[in-house]
Amino acid sequence: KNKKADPRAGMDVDSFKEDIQQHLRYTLAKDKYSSTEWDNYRSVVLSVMDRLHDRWLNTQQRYYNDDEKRVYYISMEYLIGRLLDNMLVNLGMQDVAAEAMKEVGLDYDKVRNAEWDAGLGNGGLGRLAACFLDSMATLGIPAIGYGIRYDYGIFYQQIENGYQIEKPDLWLRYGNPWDIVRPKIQYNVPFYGNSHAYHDDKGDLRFRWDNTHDVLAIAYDTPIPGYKNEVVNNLRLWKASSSSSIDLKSFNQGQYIDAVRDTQLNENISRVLYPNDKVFVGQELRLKQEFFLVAASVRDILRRFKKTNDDWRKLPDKVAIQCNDTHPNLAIPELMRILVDEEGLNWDLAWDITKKTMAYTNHTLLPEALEKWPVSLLRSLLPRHLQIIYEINRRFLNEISDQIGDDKGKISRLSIVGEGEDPVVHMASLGIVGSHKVNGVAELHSNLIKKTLFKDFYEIYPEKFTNKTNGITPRRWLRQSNRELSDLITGEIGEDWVTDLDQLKKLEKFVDDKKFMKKFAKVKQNNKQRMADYIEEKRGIEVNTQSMFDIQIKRIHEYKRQFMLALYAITQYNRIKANPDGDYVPRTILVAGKAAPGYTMAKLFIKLMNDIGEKINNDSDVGDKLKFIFLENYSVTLAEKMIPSANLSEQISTAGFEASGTGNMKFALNGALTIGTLDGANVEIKEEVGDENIFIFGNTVDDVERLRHEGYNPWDYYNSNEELKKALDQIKDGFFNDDKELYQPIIDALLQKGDYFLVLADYEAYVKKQAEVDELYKDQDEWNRKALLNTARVGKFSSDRTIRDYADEIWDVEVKK
Ligand code: DL6
Repeated sequence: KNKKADPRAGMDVDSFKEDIQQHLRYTLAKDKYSSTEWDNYRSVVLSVMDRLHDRWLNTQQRYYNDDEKRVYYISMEYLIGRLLDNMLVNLGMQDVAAEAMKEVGLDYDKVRNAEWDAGLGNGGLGRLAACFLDSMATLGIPAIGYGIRYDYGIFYQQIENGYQIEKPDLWLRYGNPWDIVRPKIQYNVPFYGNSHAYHDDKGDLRFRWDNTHDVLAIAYDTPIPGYKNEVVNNLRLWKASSSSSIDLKSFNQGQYIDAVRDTQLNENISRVLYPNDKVFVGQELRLKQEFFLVAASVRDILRRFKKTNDDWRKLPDKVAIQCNDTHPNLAIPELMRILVDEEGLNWDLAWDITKKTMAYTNHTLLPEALEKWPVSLLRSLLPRHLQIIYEINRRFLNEISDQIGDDKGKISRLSIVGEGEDPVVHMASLGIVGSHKVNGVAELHSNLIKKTLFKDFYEIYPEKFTNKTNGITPRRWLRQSNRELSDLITGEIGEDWVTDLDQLKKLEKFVDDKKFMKKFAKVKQNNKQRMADYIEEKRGIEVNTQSMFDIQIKRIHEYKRQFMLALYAITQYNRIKANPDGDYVPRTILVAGKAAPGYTMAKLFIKLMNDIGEKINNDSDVGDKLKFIFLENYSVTLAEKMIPSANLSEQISTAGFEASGTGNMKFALNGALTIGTLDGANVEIKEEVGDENIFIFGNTVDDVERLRHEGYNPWDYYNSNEELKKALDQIKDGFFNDDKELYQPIIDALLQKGDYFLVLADYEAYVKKQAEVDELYKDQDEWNRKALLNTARVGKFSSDRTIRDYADEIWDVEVKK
C-alpha cells in the first residue's frame, strides 16, 4: 500500500541507506562498533537482494502465466566472479548505492572487496555460461541456468618459489548471501542398482531401474537480473545431500556411524569442481557429478512442464535444453528413460521429442578433451542408461545403414559405443545423434568440426550443424569493469550501447577529434596506473606506466603458447643486453593463468616464466625497457583489472586449436590491439576491425596441415635462427635456473618430440610482428586511433548477439525488444 515507505523497495538513496542499517542491526545483529567488513558487505547485499526479490517473483509469475517456451541452459561450470557490481549495474542503481554506502560511512571499495569470486568454472567455457545468463535475462528470455553448487570452486593459485601451488577455494566459508536455499525443491538422484525387464498389464516389455543408491539434490537459487529491464531470471545450482531413506535404514540396523559416513560420501558429489581444462579424466566421481546435475535438472524441467501441460508431444514447443559441451549430454538418455520407462511413451515418439528438445554445443577439437565414458563404469553406475544408449546406437546405425553400406571404418567412426576390450561411449556422438542442433563457437571452429572431428556425422546430418560465434556481456566487460571508458562513451553517444553494442560504431567519427582522443588516451593511462599500483602492491615491482602493457591471460596450455611469448621476452632481453643503449619501446609483459594440477608441462611453464621474470626484472641494464611479470591466481576479478589496462592483447594459439576465445573479444572492446594468429574468433575480430587494426602473423590452419604433411622439422628452425637458438640454449643451459635438468622436458618437447604446437615454426613471424607493434607504439596518436577503432568495431561480439542467434536458430524462442 505504502510502497515508498518500504525501505526494501525504494530505489533512492535514503531507502537504500535505511535498508543497509536495518539489515546490519536486525538481520545480522551488529552495529557500527561490532560490524566487520563481511557484515557490511552482507548488509549491502541483503539490501540489493530486497530490490531483486519483487522483480524476481514478478518475472517468474509472468513466465508461468504466459506459459512461454523456456530455455534451459545446463552447464557444469559457471565462472561468475563477484556479483555486487553486476547486480547494481543491472538494477541501474550503482550510483545510488554508492552514495548510500558513503552516507552510512561505508567504503564502496572495501565492501566490494569483501566478496569472494564465485569461481565455479575453469575458464572460457564457464565464463561463457555466465555471460549467457546475463544476456538471456537482458533479452527477457524465460531462461533458467542449471549447474552444481560446488563447495570448492577452482583452486586458489599460489606461487611459491616460482611454482604453482593449489590451495582449496573456500568461497563459501562465510556463506553466500546471493543464493537462497529451496529445501523443498529436492530430487532423488539414483545411482547403481539394476535394470529389470518386466511385462506390463498390456503384456508390453518394459524396464524398471531399482535397488538404486539415492542421493538428494537440493536447489539453491541465485537471481540473475537483466539490464534495467525489471527481468530477474534464475540460476539454480544443485547441492548433494544424503537421502533420508538411506539414513533411516541404517539407523534401524544400528549402524549409526556407517549412516553418517554415508552422508559424507553422498555429499562428496558436489564437493569440488574438477580443475581440468581440456583433458578428460574419466573418474567415477566426475560421472556422478554429471548425472547428478542432469537428473535433478531434467526432473525439475519436466515438473515445471507438467504444471501447465499434459501432452508430451508439446515438450519441444515449451522446452529447449542447451548442453554446454558434452558434460550434460546424459540428459539425452535420461529424458528417454523418463519418457519411455516412467511415462510409458513408445520409443519412436520419445526419441522424436528428445531430439527436438535437445541441443549441444561443442567447445573444443582437442581429442584428449573429448569425453569417452567406459561402458564398464556406466554399467555399474547407470545400468539403465547404458541400455538406452545401446538402443539409441543400434537404431541409429540401422537408420543410416543404407547411406553407409558396409564401410566398416565409417561404421566404427559413427558408432556411439566403441568396440574392443574396453569399449567406451562417445559423449559427443551421443550429443549429435540425440540433438536437433550442434554448434561450434566461432566460424572457423564450426567449419573445422564439419571437416574433421564430426565429418562423418556432418555428411549424414548436414542440417544439424550450425555456428554460434561466442560473445561477452558488455555489462560486465565494459560498463562495469571499465567505468571511465564507459562514462566517456556514454557521454558522447548515449547509453544505448550497453544493450546494443553495435552502437559503438558511432565512436568511429571521433578518431580525428583531438579532444576526444586525448580523453580516450587518458582513460587508458588511468587504468594502467591502477594496474601498476596493484603490481607494486602484490609483487613489489615498479612498472613504467608509459611502457606498453602487453598481456596474456588464459589457462596455461601448450597450444595457447605462453611459451612463445616467453621466447619473445628472452629475445628482447638478449637484444637489450647486447646493446643497452639502443632505442627500445619499453614493454611491461603481464601473464596470468592457472595450470591444471596434473598438467606437468604447463606447471613447468609457470616456473620458467617466473624464472625469466626474476632475471629480466632484476637486471639494471634492462630497467624499465622490459618487464616480465607473472601475476598469481588469475580470476574474473583480476581479469576485470587487467583487461582495461592493456595496450596489446596476446592471442597466439596454434591455428586450429583455440575454438573461439573470449578474452580476445574483451581486450578489443577495451581498446587493446591484438597480436594473434588466424585462430578461433581472431579471424572474425580481424574481419570486424579491419586488417590494418590488428597484428596477424604465423601459420594458418592450412599451413599447419601442409607443414605436418610435408614433415615438419623443428631443428630446421632452431638451426636457422640465431636468436631462437640462443633463447632455447639459455633455457637448456641453466641461464634461468641453476638446475640444468629442470627445463629439459620443455626442450625435449620442442626438439626431440616434434614441437607439436609449432612454436618454432611461428617464432620468427611472431618476433617480426612484435617489431611492427613497437613501431606503431612509437606513434601514440596512430596507436590510439587504432585502439578506438577496435572498441568501435567489435559490437558483433556482444553475447546479446550470440544469444539472439541461439534464440532464433536453435531454441525457437522469441526475443522481445
Ligand atoms: O566456448 C568457450 C570457450 C572457447 O572460447 C575456447 O576457445 C575453448 O577452448 C573453450 N573450450 C573448453 C572446452 N573444455 N572442455 N572440455 O573449455 O570454450
